[in-house]
Amino acid sequence: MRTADKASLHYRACNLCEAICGIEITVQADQRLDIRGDKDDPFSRGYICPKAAALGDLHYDKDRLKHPVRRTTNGWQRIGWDEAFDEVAQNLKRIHAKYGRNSIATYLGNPTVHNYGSLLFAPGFIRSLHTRNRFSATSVDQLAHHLSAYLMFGHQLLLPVPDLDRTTFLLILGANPAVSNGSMMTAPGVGQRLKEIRQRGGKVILIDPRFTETARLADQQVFIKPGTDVLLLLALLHVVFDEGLSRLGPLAAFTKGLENIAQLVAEFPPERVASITGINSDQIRLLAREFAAAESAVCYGRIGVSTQEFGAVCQWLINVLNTVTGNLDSPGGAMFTLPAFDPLSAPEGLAPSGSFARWHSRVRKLPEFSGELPVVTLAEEILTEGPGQIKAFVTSAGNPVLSTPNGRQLDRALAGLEFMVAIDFYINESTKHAHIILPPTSSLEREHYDVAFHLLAVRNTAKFSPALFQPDEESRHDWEILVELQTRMEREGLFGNLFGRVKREFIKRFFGPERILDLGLRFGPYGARLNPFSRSLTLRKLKQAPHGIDLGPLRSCLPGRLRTADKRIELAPEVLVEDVKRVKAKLLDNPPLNRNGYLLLIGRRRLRSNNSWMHNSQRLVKGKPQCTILMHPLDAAQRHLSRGQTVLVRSRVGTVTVPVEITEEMMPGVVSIPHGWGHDRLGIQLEVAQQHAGESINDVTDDLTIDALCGTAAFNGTWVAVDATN
Ligand SMILES: Nc1nc2c(c(=O)[nH]1)N[C@H]1C(S)=C(S)[C@@H](COP(=O)(O)OP(=O)(O)OC[C@H]3O[C@@H](n4cnc5c(=O)[nH]c(N)nc54)[C@H](O)[C@@H]3O)O[C@H]1N2
Ligand SMILES: Nc1nc2c(c(=O)[nH]1)N[C@H]1C(S)=C(S)[C@@H](COP(=O)(O)OP(=O)(O)OC[C@H]3O[C@@H](n4cnc5c(=O)[nH]c(N)nc54)[C@H](O)[C@@H]3O)O[C@H]1N2
Ligand code: SF4
Ligand SMILES: [Mo]
Repeated sequence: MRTADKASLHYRACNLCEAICGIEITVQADQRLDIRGDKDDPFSRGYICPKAAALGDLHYDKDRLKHPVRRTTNGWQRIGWDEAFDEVAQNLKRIHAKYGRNSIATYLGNPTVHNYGSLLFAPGFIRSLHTRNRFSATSVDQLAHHLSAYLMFGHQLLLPVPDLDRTTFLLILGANPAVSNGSMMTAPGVGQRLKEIRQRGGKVILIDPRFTETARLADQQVFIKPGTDVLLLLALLHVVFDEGLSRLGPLAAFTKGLENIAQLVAEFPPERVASITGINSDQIRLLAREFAAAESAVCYGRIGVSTQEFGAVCQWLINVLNTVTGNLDSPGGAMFTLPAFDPLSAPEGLAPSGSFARWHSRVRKLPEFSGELPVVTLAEEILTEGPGQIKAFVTSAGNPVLSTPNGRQLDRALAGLEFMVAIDFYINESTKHAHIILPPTSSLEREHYDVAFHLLAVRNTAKFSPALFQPDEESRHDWEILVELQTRMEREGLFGNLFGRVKREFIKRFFGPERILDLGLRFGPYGARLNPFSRSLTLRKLKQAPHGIDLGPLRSCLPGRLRTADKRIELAPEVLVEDVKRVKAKLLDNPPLNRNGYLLLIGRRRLRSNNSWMHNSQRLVKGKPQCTILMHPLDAAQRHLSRGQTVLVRSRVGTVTVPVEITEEMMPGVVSIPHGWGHDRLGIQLEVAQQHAGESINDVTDDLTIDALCGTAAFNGTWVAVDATN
């Protein structure tokens, strides 16, 4: 690989999480990288977290694959790109011909959205397979947000973002931005932004079953029984209507369904939900009044509420609460970004507005959303025989064995596939089952523009990151791999192959990600279009601003930006209103009482970890083990447990063994284990991670415990028995 010859300075954005912090990288003459926060980045203002330094560790990691490999009985064998592509295309075509189009499944993991080449080119490849068995990390993550945006605002990407820098009241449910650095809310240095809310006289209140790192920055933290947020939200809305506090303001002219909401929440007075949620009814009333009375307020909920049994209803009610208190599309409330590269300005075919339940999965009949099925059903679709059974699997940038519920079952399922190919640079717990692995370039070897996270940012900004290192001739970017596979899958026969080759070359030369980005910027909201004299935005102008460009605070944009057919906000979409019946039946009429001796398991994130895949960086995993179970002293005393002791955690689907940390941070009756660990499985090649293996929480989370409306995994609130190991 060619690299810089002497010390040199580079600016780019860190693409590891959603915060897109500006970084300054000094490449030393000996190739060592010094990575610091870029103080001149107008958005991140110099902030970085400890993970940024690991960008270098990833790049230089000796376990990172740099050429395609084939799994053989004697281990992994290096092969050439052409041979690898041929073998993949032949196998996929063979299986397609033998078992039908749905016999091939795909899974896109989280880093796909942090990689604009993958994001822009994966859809084309997936379309070329003509399968309905498409999966992604969305259904273990933010599906609920997309569903409610689609049903309420008419487009799955019309996602309201807290106007963090101007709000005077922030109500957070089930998010820990002080550690996660914000999600569905791109806000680099979020801790400082939270402090600033309080410094300007505002208030931050957190609802969480754990007293988290974010709780330390808040005015108040309230424990809630996992999985019951939906009742809290219904009760807050009840108070808003009951006490005449609702005000739509300018939204009244284009909002439907206010009456339906008023009726719906009438049945949920705080007194009725208090004992189930664990939150006192006076406290709920006070919270509703304060929220409604605040000069500006925004309710924001994330993984803790998105991945529970009523996740979709929760995300919808959060939008409703913001709307009926006059805080939607209003400064300091929940606003919409207007990004420079705007998927909403693109034709429907390129950025679909969404779809719901057009078809259902074969075995469990779970609904599609925007062409994808919920990943909780992937293993059973592989294991259940019959027409339409999955026989081949393509993964890109994912590790579903560690990141989806009942991971052991998926592990077994993947082992029995006829063919699997992975686009990934690590041999991890999932990719180890692949027959062929196609490794892309490292993130420092490619240019980057955050297509996804500029759309979710708390300010309108734009930043282009040039490649730091020149990749060598032998490597391929994700998008090049995807284009190659797509064109090989599309064409058959001599002429077909020839045509495919021509198309491939054409795309690579003239329509790569940079060209698409330039066109998107030109025809986007700040764009110069094709006017050569315009001073407006083009890729060239963006490249001249290495620290990024600030395009100003969020601006009101409704009803103009709505994509519903009648250009109105649908406050009460039928499927969501209907799902409240399930809330009543499940939570109100049969409240989840304490099951004798069982505890409710929830997840957590750690600052020096990133889902399942950064545990091979020594600097991030060193020190005390991160994969522990947190438990309240009362629960520990009942089980005669002492600090550091190893415990066995059991659920319907499996067990894990982890050390216990006893802490009053936890709500009594609730325990927490972080996800993404469990690197002790045979056959992976992650030397450092294996020495810090931990265990996978998803060996105990249940693939049958889901949000029945949309099929998202309900990770939070798994009943488990916890006992000392003997
Ligand atoms: N350092 C680090 N940063 C990350 C990641 C990482 O792995 N490490 N992952 C990235 C990804 S992919 C994502 S999606 C984001 C997620 O970003 P966040 O949503 O902020 O993630 P978490 O830190 O898991 O916070 C979830 C919170 O929900 C709480 N919770 C659990 N169950 C319930 C419940 O039933 N009700 C309520 N009210 N709260 C509950 C948990 O205690 C926890 O504090 O983070 C991103 N950033
Ligand atoms: N119990 C529980 N489970 C959870 C969660 C939880 O809170 N609790 N959170 C869920 C959430 S929010 C998420 S997003 C998922 C994440 O789950 P996944 O997306 O399935 O897994 P990751 O751990 O992000 O795995 C990323 C893989 O992508 C590879 N990779 C990294 N960069 C690139 C790249 O540029 N190109 C390619 N081709 N590959 C790359 C890495 O090597 C790694 O193998 O986990 C989910 N699982
Ligand atoms: S907060 Fe996220 S984007 Fe910022 S440095 Fe850390 S990992 Fe990178
Ligand atoms: Mo995520």
